[in-house]
Formats: sequence, structure tokens, C-alpha cells
Amino acid sequence: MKRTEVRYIIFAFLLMTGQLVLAQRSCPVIPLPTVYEQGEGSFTVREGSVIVVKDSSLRALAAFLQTSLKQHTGIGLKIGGGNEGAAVILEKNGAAHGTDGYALQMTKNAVVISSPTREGLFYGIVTFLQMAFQSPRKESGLAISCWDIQDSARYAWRGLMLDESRHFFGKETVKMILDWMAFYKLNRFHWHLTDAPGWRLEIKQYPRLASVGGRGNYSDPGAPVQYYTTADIQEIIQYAQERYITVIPEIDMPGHATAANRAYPEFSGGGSEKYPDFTFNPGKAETYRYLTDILREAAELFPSRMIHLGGDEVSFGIEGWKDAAGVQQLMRDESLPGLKAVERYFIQRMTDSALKMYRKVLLWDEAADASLPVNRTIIFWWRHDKPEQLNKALQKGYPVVLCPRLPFYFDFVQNRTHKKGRKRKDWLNSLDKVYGFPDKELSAAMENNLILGLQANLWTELVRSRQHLEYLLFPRIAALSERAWTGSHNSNYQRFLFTLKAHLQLYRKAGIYYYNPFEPAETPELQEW
Ligand code: TNX
Repeated sequence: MKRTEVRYIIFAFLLMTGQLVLAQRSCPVIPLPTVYEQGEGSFTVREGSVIVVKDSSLRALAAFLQTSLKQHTGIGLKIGGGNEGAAVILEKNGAAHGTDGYALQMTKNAVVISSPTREGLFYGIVTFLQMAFQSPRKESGLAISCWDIQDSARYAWRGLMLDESRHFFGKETVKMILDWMAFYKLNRFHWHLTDAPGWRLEIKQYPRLASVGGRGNYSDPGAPVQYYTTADIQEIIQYAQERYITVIPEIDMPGHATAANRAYPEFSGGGSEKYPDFTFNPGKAETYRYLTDILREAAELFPSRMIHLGGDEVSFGIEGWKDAAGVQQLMRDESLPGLKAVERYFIQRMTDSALKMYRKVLLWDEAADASLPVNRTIIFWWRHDKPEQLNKALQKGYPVVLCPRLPFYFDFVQNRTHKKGRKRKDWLNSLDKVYGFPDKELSAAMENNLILGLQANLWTELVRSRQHLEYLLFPRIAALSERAWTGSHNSNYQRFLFTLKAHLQLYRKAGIYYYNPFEPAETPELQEW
């Protein structure tokens, strides 16, 4: 064990047992910056201190800093153009890595955040805010220990997926998630808006999708209609944009289509006994037209020009295709030898349509079996027990986002004693497992340039309340963030825990019902979930 590790273990131990109140000695930022060094003394943010921006294109960033600081600490800053007194200076210059790099230099008199890009500046601001929120409030203001930081992201894709079909959480919960994603420098919000229990996206051309398909959820098929209107979606996109987060909708096909089929049964391809009406019908030309219309409307709504088309678990209902109208004919016309071939045909045809309106099509790892344009497709590897599917995707040249069920499915419990949440075999997605990703077997694949990044998926069959959702997300989101932003550089679980301990206080202050890995009894699972 290295000397520093021993030190962190001792710190963590003393802190856990409440015997030590430490001055900031280790960098309080999650994800850990690439390069960091503690400076001399501290910088004090006072009421009325100035955020200096020389360039008017940076005003929105200054306003974000101002609003966040006011909201969390009560201290009001001014935005100005000149250097007067102690100030936070935002500068668009400097050499940074990639589009997300920044430098943060602090002295007693000034904080300088610099980056050639606005995105980089945003991340510099977030780093500064994390330090500010954890600093003691004194009479004179907030005293923040000085640090000298140079930082940039290991991976371009740092994602979180939320399933709102199984249960619907609504705008306020989504904004809370976006706030914490930004706090942890995550930048892709994958929004699973359609699935078997409910369709949650208003489509003007097919209004019954929302008004009929939006009824019910996983717990209660009769639950009142819930979905996002076009205006709601725009509001969320705007909110995400202010936080440098890209929103990508998922419209799952050809499986997981039950809610849509309730609204427009004419496009159903049937299903199985366990999963009735699970699929869209690949044998009808009208189905492709209908789905293309839906994608076109979504393309106008979501500026990311990326669409996730699902493609997962079609096998659950594929037997329905044997008898679906037109499928046998399609197989003859296109010389498709079996239903698996029909599935590939469907994915290829819909990807083709989608690429006329989108820059990129995203799909779960089943789609690595199909032939798709590698420069415009992204594969999401989720079946941790099928490494061959990851290898196939990489060998074919597809860029891949890694979101293996173990450890990145946050619907799985994080403590063996937990009962609420998904449990299967001896699978456990504990904090140390998330932090410990990748294991040895995957480390080599991680060096492949086709790996775009990492993502955690929060499926919600078993998540009915906001509090439970928070419990599953926190603090695992912090471990995800360090893996996705920092990479394996400087990995040290004891140090991470040490920093995390202080972050739990921030969750508490924000009213988040988090799981406490240090003291599980402090926040138990709640009966009413
Ligand atoms: C698999 S991951 C699914 C989801 C479930 C999830 C539960 C994937 C592409 N499909 O439909 O919600 O497992 O953990």
C-alpha cells in the first residue's frame, strides 16, 4: 500500500469515528481533477464580490455562478467588467485539453478560471462551486482554501439514463437530476420515454400515443395519464443546455412497444403470452411510415440530433411476428431466413430513416448484430455477461458507450441487506463496485479509442417514489462521475470515500434521501416504497 493510501485510510477512519475535524487537506472535488495542488491560504468570497467577465458571451456563465452561489450559500455576487478587489475572473483563453478542459488558479485576492471554451469554463465554475459549498461561512464571507487545478475529461460521454415509462417522475425530479449531473460533470441525459407500461412523449401527429399510451405505469395499469408536452420537453432541454448537458430521447423499437400499441393497435406486431403486444409490426410498410413520422417530430424537438432507437430484448415478443400481417411476405421479398433476420432488417431500415433527420443513431448492444453505418451509430453495451457482444461491436468498428448491468444499473441494490430495488443472483452494485470499474478483464478494452465513455442506467420498474430514486442514485452517481471524468488516473477508493463524506452533507442540505455507505442505519430503506 502506498503512503498516501495509508494516510487516507487513517483520515477516513478517524472521520468515520468522529474523532477528527480536518482542515481541507485533500482536494474536495469529485470527480478528482487531473492535476491539483493546494496553494497558500484562502480566498474569501464576500457579499458584493465581483465576477469579472470581459467578454459578453460569458455572461450566462457568470449568471450561473452567481445564481448557484446565492442559492446555496446566500452570498450575492455582482457581475462586472473590471478588476476591483477580490474577484472571480472568467477568461476565455489558455491552452486546455479537448473541449472540456479548464484551469483554476486561486490566490488570496483572486480566482481565475480559464478555458478556450465555454464548456471548459462551465466545468471550472462547477469545481469552484464544489469547493465553495464545502467551505466554512465566516463573518467576512466564505473562506475557500486555495487550489491550483488543471483538468479535463477522460471520456466525452458521461451519461445517465432515466426510465420514465415504468414510473413517471416529472419535471422537478428531472431538473434535480440535471442539477446533480452538472455538479458531477456528467453531460449526457438519456431519457427513456417509451416502453411497455407508458408512452411519455407528446406527438402531435399521433395524439393518442400520449393520451392513451400515457395511461398507467408498471405498478398500476390504471394510473392517470402522465406524459411530457412539447413545452415541457423544451423547458427541460433549455435547463439541460444551461448545464452543458445534451438530452437524448429514446423511442424504443421494435420491442417494448406495448403502450404505443394500445394507442394505435394497427401497428402492433403482437407478442408472447408473457409480453402481449410487445412489438411493432415489421411486415407493414405503414409501420415504417408511422415510426418515421414520430422520429421526425422528435427530431424537431430535440436539438441534439441524436436518437436512441432501443432495439433491446425483441426476443421477449418476437414469436408474435410469425403470425403478424405481412411478415411472411416480407421474409420472401427480402430473402430473410428467420425472425432474427427480420429483426436486423427492421433495425437497419429504421436506422436508415432516422439518419435522414439525425446525426447519430444509438442502440442497445443487440444491434451490433445488424449492419449499420459505423460512423453514425453508437452501441450501448449493457449485457455485462456477454463480453462477446462488446467485442463484436468494437471489431465491427462501432463507437461504444459502456453501461454494463454490473455495476452500472442503478436499479440494482447497493447493499446486500436491501430489499427495495432489483436483486438477482448474487449481483450487487455497491459503491465500491461502481468506483472499481473496470475490472481487470475490461481494462484492456477501455484503451480502445472507440470507447466513448460510461453511463449508468436507472430503470424504474421497482422505483415508485422520488425518495427511492434518490436513494438509488446517491451516492453512486459520484462514483460514476469520477470513473467517467477522471478515468483510472489516480484511482484511490479511500481518498474518494474521504471526499464523499463531505458531499453527503451537501445531499442532506439539499433534502436528498441518500444511501449512507458509512452508516447505513442513518438512512434506511423506507417502508412506503
Ligand atoms: C433490461 S437494459 C432492460 C430494461 C429493464 C432492465 C432492468 C435494456 C436495454 N433492457 O428494459 O428495465 O433490464 O434492469
